[in-house]
Amino acid sequence: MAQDTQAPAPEVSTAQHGPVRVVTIHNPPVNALSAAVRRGLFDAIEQADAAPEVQAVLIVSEGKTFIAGADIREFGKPPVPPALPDVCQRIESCTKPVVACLQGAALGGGLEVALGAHYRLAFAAAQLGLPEVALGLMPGAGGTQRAPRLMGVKAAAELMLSGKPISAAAGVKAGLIDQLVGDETLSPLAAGLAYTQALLAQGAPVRRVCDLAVAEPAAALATLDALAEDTAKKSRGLFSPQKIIEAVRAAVALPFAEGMALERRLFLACIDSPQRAGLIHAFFAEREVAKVPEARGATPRPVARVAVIGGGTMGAGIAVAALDAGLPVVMVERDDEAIARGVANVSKVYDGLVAKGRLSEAQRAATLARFTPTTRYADVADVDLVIEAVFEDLEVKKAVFRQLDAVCQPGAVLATNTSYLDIDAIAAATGRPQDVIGLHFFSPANIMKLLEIVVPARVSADVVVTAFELAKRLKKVPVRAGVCDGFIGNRILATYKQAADHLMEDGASPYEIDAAVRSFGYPMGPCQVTDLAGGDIGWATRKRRAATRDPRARYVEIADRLCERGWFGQKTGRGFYLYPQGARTGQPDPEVLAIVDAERTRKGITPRAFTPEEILSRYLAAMVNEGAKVLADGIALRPLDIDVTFVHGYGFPRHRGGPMKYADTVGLPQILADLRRFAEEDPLFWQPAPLLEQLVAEGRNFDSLNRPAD
Ligand code: 3H9
Repeated sequence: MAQDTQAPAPEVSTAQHGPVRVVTIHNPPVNALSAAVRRGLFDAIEQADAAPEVQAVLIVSEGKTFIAGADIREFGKPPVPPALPDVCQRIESCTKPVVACLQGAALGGGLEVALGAHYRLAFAAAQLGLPEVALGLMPGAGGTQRAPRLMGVKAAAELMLSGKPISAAAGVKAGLIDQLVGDETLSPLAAGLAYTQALLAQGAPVRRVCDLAVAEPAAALATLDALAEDTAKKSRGLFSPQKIIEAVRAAVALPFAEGMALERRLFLACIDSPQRAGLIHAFFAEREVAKVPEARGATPRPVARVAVIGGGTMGAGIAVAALDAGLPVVMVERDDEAIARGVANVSKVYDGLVAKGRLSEAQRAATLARFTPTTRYADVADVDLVIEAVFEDLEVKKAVFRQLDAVCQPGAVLATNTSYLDIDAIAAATGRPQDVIGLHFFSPANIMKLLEIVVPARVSADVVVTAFELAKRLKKVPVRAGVCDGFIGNRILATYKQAADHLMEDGASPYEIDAAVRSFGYPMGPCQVTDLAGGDIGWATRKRRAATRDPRARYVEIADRLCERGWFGQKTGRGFYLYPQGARTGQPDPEVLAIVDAERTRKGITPRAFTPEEILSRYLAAMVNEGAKVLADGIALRPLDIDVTFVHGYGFPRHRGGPMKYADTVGLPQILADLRRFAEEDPLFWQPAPLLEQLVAEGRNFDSLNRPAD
């Protein structure tokens, strides 16, 4: 019979089951190790150790998660004792056997609590991980010292450097887990009690990981040297990966207590790094973006079947994303030839996966069995959601929507994948504007995480929440955007690309611009991106906009000169760079430099030198300034929506949190001062956004606008 003992804290309760003291963590939603949980755990172990009726301790958690780790919201705030390493140490030093029973996620500090215990039992579906690296951190409660002792240096370092969790079965193999739960229908309490009682019956002793030595220390150190070299190449510019390796090295080379002390110092250095602040901002922002005003009170419409109109690169990518989510997909194209191309585009993706051994033939066949190509609009009559991905032309799209309006069942969601066009105008072409929404995917649509959900004026709230629900099923990161030319992402992109064009015409070479942007943490610079995407795409947009361009605005024609020669980038073998024999990495092209020079001469510009810092200040100030205008116009709900857009759709380095977070880090007064300095040369382009001026005047930052949407 269970008997309640004194509860040390509401988040942690204890009960006596025969000789076993059960310590239960209850801190929804994910049992994060808040100060109260740490205190509760510490006190519970202390009491159990002292109580004569206790022969063993069992740590379990309520809910679907064992423990998701330290409470991330506490980082950056003054620490509250007991510190987590002390809690784990207290668990380990208990004089009676301590068992942890893991279900769901046992991550970061959660796994470290389990490593402090003497025995570990896990449900098959449990996920074990040390994902701190993704937050700019490293395990800081003994993970770097205990995991290598249990599983060996290589596997432990990989767990920490990749941040990816492993399954419970893999945990058993690696030596992290002692036993899997035999009867999956049991509760963690029942399974844990049965295991603990069996251990007591066997007379199982207290077994501390700190007493183990790392196996084969010489080989382990050599492994770490190799990992350090590899990590320096792969995680360029990231702070915490090298700290992880340093701490694991201590697990091999130093006594346990000294290793723990070093881990603490390195962990605190990570906590202080701006990368930690940027990555944790990104973590929460990615979750906040789904909290939109329409979510209050609206119910998503059921979506069991979808259709994609258009089988080009974009349409095929969207179809694959939907097929991968388990949805049946109808693809419509205008004629037999076009639909055959669409089918080939979809098949190519799955053929590639089969060739790489990532998909079996049977899985490929089962997936494609849900795919229905057609040339008849009548075949979309019974789908619940349609995504149009045809040629980017307003009249073409309106014609598609008129056809959809004629054939689709009432209540079907009609979405357009346009990246620039006026969705209000597209909606007005139908008799059901309340059902029309923008779903702006990024290429390749089955891989890129960002999905801009573009909300036109007349769409109903349940269509908006349906789109967010679909994004979840497709494993996308959805961001709500308003209607304007380019929405959030492409509107801001257009502005900072102009800043890059101005820099190029004024004296920076395309290669200097790309190098400066890469040095900030981008995988590629803007000219490399243009070459990858195809210069003709931007050229078409520039031509479309020529008629409406402000005649006073500065227009740089360098990219047009390249396109006029048919230099569209990688696909034509040259663009800003040369790609000999289909090479994917470009080489600088002296002829491009000559074209740039000729354009400067034609416009009477005397080139001047720009430092990488100056290039970056202009590039980023243009981005932030347009971001502030996008916010003031209500196109983005909050600064964090812009941050998530750029991290997931435009290669902005995640460890900097996003452009608006970056602006806060630099300080808005600095950004404004830069803009005013640049405005002396070109007042029209560099005019500071009134919102930015206002925030500076009020001594506020962008984060002060990151309130929950209402
Ligand atoms: C660490 O442990 C350091 C230690 O080594 C050393 C310390 C000294 N804290 O993701 P979801 C919130 S570092 C606070 O939507 P899911 C989350 O914001 C930590 N809050 O659910 C959301 O809140 P809201 C290492 C947290 O089912 C809600 O919980 N651990 C934390 O899709 C639901 O989250 C990690 O990095 C937290 N640790 O996924 C694990 N975790 O409802 C981070 C979540 O207000 N967490 N929240 O939006 C995860 O990976 C996922 O949340 C998890 C659940 C897989 C657990």
